[in-house]
This record gives sequence, C-alpha cells and structure tokens, in this order.
Amino acid sequence: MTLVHLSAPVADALAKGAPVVALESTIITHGMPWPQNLEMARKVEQTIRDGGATPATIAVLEGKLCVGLDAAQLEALAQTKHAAKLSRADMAVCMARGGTGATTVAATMIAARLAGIEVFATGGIGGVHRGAEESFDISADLQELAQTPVTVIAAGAKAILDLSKTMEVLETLGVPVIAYGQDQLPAFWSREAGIAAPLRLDTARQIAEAHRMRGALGLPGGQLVANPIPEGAEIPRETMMPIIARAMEDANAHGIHGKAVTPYLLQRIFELTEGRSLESNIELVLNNARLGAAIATEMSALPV
Ligand code: PSU
Ligand code: MN
Repeated sequence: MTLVHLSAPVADALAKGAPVVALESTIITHGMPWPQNLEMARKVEQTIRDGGATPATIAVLEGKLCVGLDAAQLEALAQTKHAAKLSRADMAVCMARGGTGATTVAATMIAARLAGIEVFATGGIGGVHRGAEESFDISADLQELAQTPVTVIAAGAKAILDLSKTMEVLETLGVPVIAYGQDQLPAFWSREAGIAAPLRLDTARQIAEAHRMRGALGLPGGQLVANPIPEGAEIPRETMMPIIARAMEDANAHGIHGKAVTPYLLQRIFELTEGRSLESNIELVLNNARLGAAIATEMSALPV
C-alpha cells in the first residue's frame, strides 16, 4: 500500500536531495476566505520556487495523503467547503474512510516526516488558548513539535492565543523556540509580543545546523522558528488587542468551541479589521516561505 503520494516535482527533488519545503492546507481551507486563499497558496509556492526549493503542499484527497499538489488539486481544495480539519487525532480516520481533509500544523508535520521533508513553513501555529485553565483548549501542534523532527517556520503563535502559557508548554515539552533576527518573540500580526524569546538565531545556516544537532543528539521533536512579520505589513499590538478581545467575546456568545475556535476567530478578526488582518497574514506567510526555502537550502548542503 502506498501511504504517501508524492507529486512528481516533490519526488524528483527528494530523490536528488534537493531542498523541499512542506506547506499546510488548513490555512487554505479554514484560515482564509476564497479567493484570497488560493491566491495566497499559489504565491507561497512560487516564493519557495524563487528561493530555490520545491514546495510540497500537503492534504488528504479522497483518502490519499498527498505531498505536493498540482494546480488543479490546489484550486479544488481551496474551493472545497466540506474539507475536514485534520490533526494527529483525525488523519487516519479520514484516510481510512476515503475522505478529504486539510492538514493542520500537527498533521502536516507527520506527513512531512513520512515523506522525508525536514522544513515546513506556515503562518502561525496553534497553541494554548486564552482561558485554557477553564476550556483545556491546547492545540495538538505543541505536542507534535515535541515528537516529530521537522523545523517549523511561523510568525509566532497567533495573538489570539495566550502567548505566555504557550511558551511555558513549549518549554516543558522541550521544544526550542528560536526568534529569527531579534530578541523578542513576534506575535503573528505584530513584530513584537512583549515577551523575550528563549533562543535567537540570525541566519538560515545556524537554524539548519541546530536542526541537525538535535538529530545527532537523538532528541525527538522539531524546532519552532518565530520569524517576525515584515515591518511594512505589521499591525501594531495595541491596534490588535481590542479587536482580538471583541472577536473572543463573539466566539463565547456564539458558543464556539473545539476545532471551530481558531477558524472562527480568524474570520471574525478579518471582518473587524476590514480585511487588513488578511493582508498581514498573507505577507507573513510569504516571509516565512522565503526563510523556509533558505533553511531547506542550507539543510540540503549539510551531512545528515
Ligand atoms: N495559522 C494561520 N491560519 C490557520 C492556522 C494557523 O495563519 O488557519 C491553522 C493551522 O493549521 C494550525 C491550526 O495548525 O490553525 C490550529 O488549530 P487549533 O487551534 O484548533 O489546534
Ligand atoms: Mn483547539
């Protein structure tokens, strides 16, 4: 049984040991509205190609775990209204039943590892939600970073989360959180979270070497690279704070919980910022794709 279905360009690149960057699909189906989601997905792939690497967007299509989508598959997925949101817990059921679903950070890491891809670029990871002491809502992305050896480039955890608690959990799980080129953690739409980053590295080469060192030490799990949004694209923290608070009130008032929380908040913040949050979101993903391509390129030049 073929478990992982590689696209031809991804299979070629992997066979040659050329750099490949994994991409998730939940950001396409649940993170952004049509048609900007498709535009974003295409631009991210092109950015990775421009950076000298091969993009591998990952999704489950009719039961097949696809690593690398062709243009038609990407477009169809971006328009699918009924795609499931797949994390570690649900991907096997979806595949066994022949279903279609988009992979979250956790599920994308699992697929990337199976395919032999070590670098993955996205927007923001899931984390500890505000009020988690009541709701227990902690994303499976954190556990995945602790056990699956993929370096994930994100713009920090989404600011809708409780960043301090997210950092505490990552520390407990032994996940290195590396700010890229600055001392502070970035906070997704904003460059600075007001929280010092546990680790800082300044070059793609250093990040690639640290990834390989973890492997050499036999440590399980990956690394989280927190890459600040480009200056021109950021929305300052003070601007976002009340908007996030409002979106969370609305989520509570509507009884939103579980898997629906993150997509609901992103959509509500999109409405409340009249689309500005989406523009920032797209810019930060592209920025992470650029860094991802650079890290993958460095890694492919290092001994395994
Ligand atoms: N970052 C974005 N948009 C998204 C997500 C992250 O900019 O849509 C998705 C990712 O797939 C991430 C998921 O894994 O949200 C986290 O969902 P949850 O909080 O339910 O674990
Ligand atoms: Mn959750």
